[in-house]
Amino acid sequence: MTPPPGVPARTQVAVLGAGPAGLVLAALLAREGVDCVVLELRSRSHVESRVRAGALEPGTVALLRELGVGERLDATAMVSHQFELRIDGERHVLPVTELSGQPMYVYGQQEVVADLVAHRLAAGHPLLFEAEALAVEGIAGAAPTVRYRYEGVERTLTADVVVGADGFHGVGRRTVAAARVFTRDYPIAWLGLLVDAPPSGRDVVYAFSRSGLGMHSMRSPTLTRLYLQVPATDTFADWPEDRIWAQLHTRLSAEGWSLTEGPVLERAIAPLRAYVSDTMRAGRLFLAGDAAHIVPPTGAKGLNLAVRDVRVLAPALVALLRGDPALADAYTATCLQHVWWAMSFSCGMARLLHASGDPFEDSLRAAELRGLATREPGRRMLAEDYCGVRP
Ligand code: RFL
Ligand code: PHB
Repeated sequence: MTPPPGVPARTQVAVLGAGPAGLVLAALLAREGVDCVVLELRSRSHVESRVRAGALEPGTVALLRELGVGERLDATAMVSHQFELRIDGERHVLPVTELSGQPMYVYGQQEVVADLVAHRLAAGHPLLFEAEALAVEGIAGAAPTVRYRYEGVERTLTADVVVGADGFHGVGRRTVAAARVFTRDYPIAWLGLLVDAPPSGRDVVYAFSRSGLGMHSMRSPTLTRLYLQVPATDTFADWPEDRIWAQLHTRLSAEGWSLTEGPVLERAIAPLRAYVSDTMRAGRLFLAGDAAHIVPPTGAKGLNLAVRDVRVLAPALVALLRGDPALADAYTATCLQHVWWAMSFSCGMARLLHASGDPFEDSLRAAELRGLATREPGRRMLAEDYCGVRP
């Protein structure tokens, strides 16, 4: 079937997914004059309103500025010079800018996506919403094809290269047969809330308590983001609003700090998961972002890792399209280095910050956290890993 108007039947790079990985890649490639078509399963309004990540590394922010999509971010993002580790109510401030040389930024993932979408559409580059990639075929040859459904009709897009930036549940991951996958399932989920209330302070707070992790973050001067560790088997029925607030108050309680309540605008339960595919490429199909790896959210690394992948992938694809395969051949190995670094930080934080319910284990966690938060090497390491600034 012919493609929809404005969308070619053939392109250099077919990108599956308009999340941070797919959109940043498309912007990097557009800058190099490489044509791509981005296919996104969901509607524009859905991807621009889906509440997910919030903490952006300075390297991610620098790249967004470089791509010309930093204007709204610079006007509205909250610059985060420190975060707080709360251990059984004891407050430890980690001055990340002082210790690592750079601040973190708090700016919603959906805002990053909205900025990149607006930029791409304004340039007239093809991006189809509600276009579901069904299969990627012919990846062993020089002209792989994507079969996709748009407006109820099945269509075909032929490309030189296909990139699966379609997240953990997309077709990219299913099509690349990993030699080996590394997984860890946690018995834990995060109950995330978006609350119509001013943040209760200017810092992101990770609170370890014997009742479980409580977290405080923000999205704007009037929107608070909160998280609670809950059992992976829990549903919303287990968490009526009064129980949510009671647990947030208990877990985040500390002298000189009080939690401001407000109407809950959005809630979601997300299971904690760790996953790495040691294969990020099969022939002419490459994976980037959550399609290739998932880190527990305790390190605030998932979106930032997706951006690191496409920073490596864009020049590799440009070279490959010009006939030089060396960078593309090194893609998986190059990415796995930053993936395992981020995994190590995120899993380490996940192990320490979530309560297990076993009093001995949890006392060990509190002691270890205290050791990290109070001694210079631990403080510096936490700050540098959080910001993604590695010496
Ligand atoms: P995405 O964002 O999932 O985008 C994939 C896109 O592909 C589309 N898609 C398809 N399109 C076409 N055809 C198909 N067949 C398709 N199947 C799927 C989807 O609709 C979607 O639009 O993956 P990407 O681009 O790799 O980005 C990864 C990030 O989304 C993710 O890692 C972060 O949200 C993780 N994360 C955080 N990362 C950070 O860096 N900092 C944070 O503060 C942070 N906080 C979080 C988080 C993740 C969380 N959850 C949801 C577990 C907090 C939470 C609660
Ligand atoms: C968020 O603001 O949503 C956020 C911040 C830090 C994390 C995870 C999520 O580790």
